[in-house]
Amino acid sequence: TSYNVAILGATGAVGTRMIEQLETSSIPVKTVKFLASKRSVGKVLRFKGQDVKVEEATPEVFRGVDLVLSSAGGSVSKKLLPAAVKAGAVCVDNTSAFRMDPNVPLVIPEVNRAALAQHQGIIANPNCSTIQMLVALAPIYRQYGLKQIVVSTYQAVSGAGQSAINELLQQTQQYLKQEPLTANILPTKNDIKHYPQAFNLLPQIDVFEDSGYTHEEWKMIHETKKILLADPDATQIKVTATCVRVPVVIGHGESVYFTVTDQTATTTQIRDLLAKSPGIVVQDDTRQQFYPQPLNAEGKRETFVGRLRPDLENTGAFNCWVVSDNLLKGAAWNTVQIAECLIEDHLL
Ligand code: A2P
Ligand code: 11C
Repeated sequence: TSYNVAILGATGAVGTRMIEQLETSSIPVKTVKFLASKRSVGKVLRFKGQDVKVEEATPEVFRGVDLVLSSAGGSVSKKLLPAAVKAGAVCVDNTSAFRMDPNVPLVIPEVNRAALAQHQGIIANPNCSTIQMLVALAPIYRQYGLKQIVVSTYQAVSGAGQSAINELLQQTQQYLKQEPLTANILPTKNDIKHYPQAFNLLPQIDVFEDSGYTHEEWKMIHETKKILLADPDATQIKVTATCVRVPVVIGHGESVYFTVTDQTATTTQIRDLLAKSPGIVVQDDTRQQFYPQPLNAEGKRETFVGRLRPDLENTGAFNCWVVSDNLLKGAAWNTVQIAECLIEDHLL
């Protein structure tokens, strides 16, 4: 069998990577449709050496489509994916639209692939910062138990889309020319004030909740619990997060502090466990100054872990540094990987 595949948001920072990841995936593709807003109609993109014209995303366009990979924003997914499901397609959605819906599996293949079996037409891809953290922590959770996670993120601007990448590049040139910096997008399109990101740090990703946390921080907390604690026997994990945008184009970094239930766990055991776990590359040799960096993670599907070390003042507690390409494992690759798993598991 081969499949009719539609990419919703095909012209965006994630959508263009979805095209590349689909091209190099094991998915047998019969036809592709590239969908975006009216603005992009007629634009030509390439798939496996062929020109493909971008079409407007409408509810009618999904007729005959078997698989939808979507990343055009939450409101577009909410509006269009129910029509796609009605037309018989299975949708893997990279937006936050359906993630917390109890009928929608929230999946990282290396962590909870089995949850795919429960799907009712839509599968959600977690937030990029949640994905890379849990690729790194899930093996530790299974082997030693996790009591608490304290994470601080260093997130690349590409998480906020192509327009945020363009804004950082323009501000960087303005700064070097000693011109005033123009800010219209970051920290987030969804809020009132905008601040320069070039040569700056913004401790706001997405909008603020009444709790004082941002919505990005909320996602890291609640998506982690949905993914790791689905098993009714699971014990609670305490999670807290601080999310910061840094002037990096691609690749989120995360400083992760975690405490384990099994107090006998050693740093060497945890490092060996991570080295043999799927989707992880350990880059951890401080004598050689070897540790994960966003520039080296760009274009890679794996999650890179280094700087693993014990908290010298508390037993059963550790620090590590986790980096991944937020547009690939954090978005386009995890989505295409889910689709590969659906086919392998006869769920498409
Ligand atoms: P377009 O390029 O036509 O605006 P990014 O995350 O890089 O900002 O990309 C967002 C993606 O979502 C783009 O492909 C964009 O298409 C698409 N998109 C935005 N709004 C809509 C909409 N109302 N309907 C369909 N696609 C949309
Ligand atoms: C960022 N993590 O870096 C966000 C982008 O819920 O899919 C991803 C938003 C989401 O800005």
